[in-house]
This record gives sequence, structure tokens and C-alpha cells, in this order.
Amino acid sequence: MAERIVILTGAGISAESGLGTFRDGDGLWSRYDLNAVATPGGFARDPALVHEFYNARRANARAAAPNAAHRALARLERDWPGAVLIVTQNVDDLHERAGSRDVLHMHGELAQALCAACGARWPAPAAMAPGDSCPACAARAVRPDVVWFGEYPYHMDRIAKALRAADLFVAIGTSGHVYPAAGFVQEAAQAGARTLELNLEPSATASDFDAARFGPAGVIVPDWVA
Ligand code: BJW
Repeated sequence: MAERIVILTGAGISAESGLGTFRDGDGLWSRYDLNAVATPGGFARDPALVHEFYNARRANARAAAPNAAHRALARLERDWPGAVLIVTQNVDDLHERAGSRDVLHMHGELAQALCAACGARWPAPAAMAPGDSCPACAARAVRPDVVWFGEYPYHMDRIAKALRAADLFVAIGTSGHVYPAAGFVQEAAQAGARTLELNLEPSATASDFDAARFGPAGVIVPDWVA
């Protein structure tokens, strides 16, 4: 197939798997102060609170199962090998567990631990805690391997290249409030891609898309893939 499809996913695609979104009425940011749990400064001030936040989310993600939307995207990739790239802002591994292979986690992964001193990465234990030491360099600088506000998202070179080459850009279940991901629709459109939003309701960047379908991801994503 000549089509190259870049699919950006956000918390909304995992909502029907029971994982909370951030900015919906009952979302994580209604219960937690994002400055306390999702910034380098918050981690420096209270690492125990930040570990507690991510330990709980890691446990929830491990207990969750992929839903019909994750499975539909995995089917799309199987049907069009080499044509589909998923760029996810999500730190869960539900795309991979549904069978998707070409997945970039631009905001990191709950399943990984990162040493802020030497950059080593290893599978995160169920419960991380302040004072844990790095298995590679022994520094007590262990953190969740996630991208906080003010930090540089991962895989940006590969994402920029894919957006420039895309024929179709699809955003699924993301509010369009967090950059640089919220700017991808404009980057892809400027490079000539058609753009489609699949979301429960119009995002902050809805007017940038050529087309949209609204409803629960578990319904509208399989409908779109079919
Ligand atoms: C459903 C559904 C269902 C519900 N079916 N849909 C001023 C202007 C512009 C930018 C900035 C600025 N000031 C600061 C910045 C930069 C900052 C930023 O964007 N801030 C904004 C808040 C303004 N960004 C950064 O700091 C980033 N780094 C950076 O910019 O580096 C410099 C740089 C510049 C240029 C190029 C490259 C680099 C880093 C951002 C890191 C975000 N980190 C978090 C937490 C870490 C991971 C984690 O703990 O999980 O990532 S914040 C949080 O938001 C998380 C998410 O990945 C991210 C996006 O949220 P998402 O996925 O959109 O979720 P929600 O809840 O917002 O939306 C859910 C959607 O689903 C809604 O639309 C619902 O309707 C829908 N939905 N149920 C379908 N069943």
C-alpha cells in the first residue's frame, strides 16, 4: 500500500480498559496536582509521593486488558504491514499487548525504570521507592521512565520524519492540550497528509483536522478500521 499512516493515541483510547484519563471531569488531574507528580521539581520535592502515584498506575495498567480500539489498530497493522506507525502518549503497554509492533512511547513507559545519573533503563519493579539504587551505577537516582512537563519527549526525530512522510494522520483519544503532540496535526497537514480525529468529543485542536468521528474509542476505532 502507498498509504503511510501515523496514529497518535492518548489516554482516551485506554479509558474503556479502566485506565483514567487526565483532563476529563473525573480524570487524574482532578485528584492529583500535576505540578507535584508530573514535573522534575515535584519529584525533587517529594519523590515518595511521585513513586506512590506511578506505582498505583503501574498496578492498574498491569491489571488492565486491551480493548476493542487497541485490537482494531493491531489488526490494521497486520493487514498493512509497514504502513502503520503508532505514536502513543500513553505509558501503558496496551497497544503492544493487543499485538501492535510499531509503537513509539513518546512520554515513556510505566514498565521501565530510569537512572537519572547514568541513563540506564531496566524493567520497573512493582513498587519503586526513594532510595532505590541503579543496578548499573549504584546511584540512588532511580525514577519512573516517563516524560514530565518541561522534559523532552522521546523519539522526536523519528516522529518528525514519519509526520513529514505521512499520507494520513489520525489522532485518537487525546485532548490536544499537551505539546508537542498537540502540534502534530498541523505538522502532518503542512506536509500534505489528510487528518482525522477520533475522540469522545472535539479536542482543543479539532478545527485543525479535515474530518472527525466522535464517540467511545471502543466503537469508533473498530468502525474506522473495518
Ligand atoms: C475518550 C474516551 C473514550 C475519554 N474514547 N476518547 C505553552 C504553550 C505550548 C506548549 C507549552 C507551553 N507551556 C509549556 C509547554 C510545553 C508543555 C505543555 O504542553 N504544556 C501544556 C499544558 C501547555 N509540554 C511539555 O513540557 C513537553 N515537553 C516539551 O514541550 O519539551 C520541549 C519541546 C518543544 C518542542 C518539541 C519538542 C520538545 C512534555 C509533556 C509531558 C507530558 N507528560 C504527561 C505525564 C507523564 C506521563 C504519565 O504520567 O502518564 O503525559 S501529562 C499527561 O498529558 C500525560 C499524557 O500523555 C498527556 C496528554 O494527555 P491526553 O492523552 O491527551 O489525555 P487527556 O486526559 O488530556 O485527554 C483525554 C481525551 O480522551 C479527551 O479528549 C477525552 O474526551 C477523550 N476520551 N474517554 C475516546 N472512551
